[in-house]
Amino acid sequence: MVSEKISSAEAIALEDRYGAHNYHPLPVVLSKGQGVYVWDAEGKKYYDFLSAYSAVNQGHCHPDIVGAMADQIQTLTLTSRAFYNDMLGKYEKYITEYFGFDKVLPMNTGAEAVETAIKLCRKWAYEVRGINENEANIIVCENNFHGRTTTIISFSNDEVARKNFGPYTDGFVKVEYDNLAALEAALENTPNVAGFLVEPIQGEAGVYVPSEGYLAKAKELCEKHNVLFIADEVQTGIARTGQLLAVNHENVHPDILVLGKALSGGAYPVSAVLADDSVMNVIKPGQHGSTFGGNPVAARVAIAALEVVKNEHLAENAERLGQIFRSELSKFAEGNDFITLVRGKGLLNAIVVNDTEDSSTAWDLCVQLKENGLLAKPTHGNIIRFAPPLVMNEEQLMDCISIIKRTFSEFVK
Ligand code: IF1
Repeated sequence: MVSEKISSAEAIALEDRYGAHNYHPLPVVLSKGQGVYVWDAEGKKYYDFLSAYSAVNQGHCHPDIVGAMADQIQTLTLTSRAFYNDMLGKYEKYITEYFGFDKVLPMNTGAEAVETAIKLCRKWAYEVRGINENEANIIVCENNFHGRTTTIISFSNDEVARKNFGPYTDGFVKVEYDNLAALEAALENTPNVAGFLVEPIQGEAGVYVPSEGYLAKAKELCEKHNVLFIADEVQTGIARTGQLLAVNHENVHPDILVLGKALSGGAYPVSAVLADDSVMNVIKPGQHGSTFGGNPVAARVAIAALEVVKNEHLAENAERLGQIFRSELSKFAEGNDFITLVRGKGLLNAIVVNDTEDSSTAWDLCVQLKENGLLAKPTHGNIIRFAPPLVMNEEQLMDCISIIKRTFSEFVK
């Protein structure tokens, strides 16, 4: 059964019958990936311009990552943390020196890492800051996306993500994104603030890049109020925005750094929470963990994935190609009725489609892009996110830009 080839139609029918309907995928069934390309079940080739939401920054099936995984998976896959293993310590040293923190707490998914950061922040607030137990507040931003656990959707303002999943977790205060006055007011008027959790660029909200200086000033305000600055770089990290971390654009060193997705190059669920000893040492044995967190395969894969980022200069490439992408499409937008604007940083970009949020125009454009050999998907309503693997070269990018231009030029609503 598993090895036999099936058609796209059969694959879709199987998912519809046997799988929960928690997604509405673009009508394409992928069966192979290599670098910037993916192939569907009938063998049609596409450019991948979503990169599994920035988890495949190193390109599909990168040989170095696959090789490391293939070796480790035949050697030792999982020990649990009941025992030590000979990969975890090496990985912990590598990743903490790579990002400049004292310690790392290894987890698996981005949401788990965000939950870990919330628990760490609260524990620090009670045991180091001296806030009364169960009274800590964490400031978050309107239109945030940090994952889909019950606590995380408790502080979401996306009704689709939170309705009928209550009762919700307390202890979160929302402020407008990219609004320093609102953040300062919340820091001054909210009791017992322990942390500020923020995406350096709001990805799901539609690739909102904050004003120059927002992150640096926000960090200063947090320092002034002895509040932990928690950077969720699950989507913006690992070279996606043209720097190793999006906070590097403003030389901000977060108190807690949350990583995921491309930390493994998309080969395996690997996430991580990094912090210095003054914060991380509040966690004692038995107070937090996970069966797969820090497993030998995750450790090996993450080291290989991070080495690729450095060896192939992916941040520099993302910066250079991102400039070309935004410049080419902004010029094109001036003469096209369907594009309101182009925005982003590095190779995390979006086109705002000139139609209402509830229109199907962005979706219809993505279906047409698929027909023309490029895969992308709308985020909210009328915004299409464009995020190719960071290993793309200029020739491939120019080919993609011409596909996007042709699609928007030929599109008829
Ligand atoms: C889905 C969105 C993106 C994230 C940030 C934590 C997480 C994510 C900034 C949680 C995950 C993923 C989830 C995935 C689609 C994708 C997504 F559309 F959902 F919002 F990228 F924008 N912090 N984002 O972006 O990480 O637990 O998923 O490993 O839920 O469909 P995770």
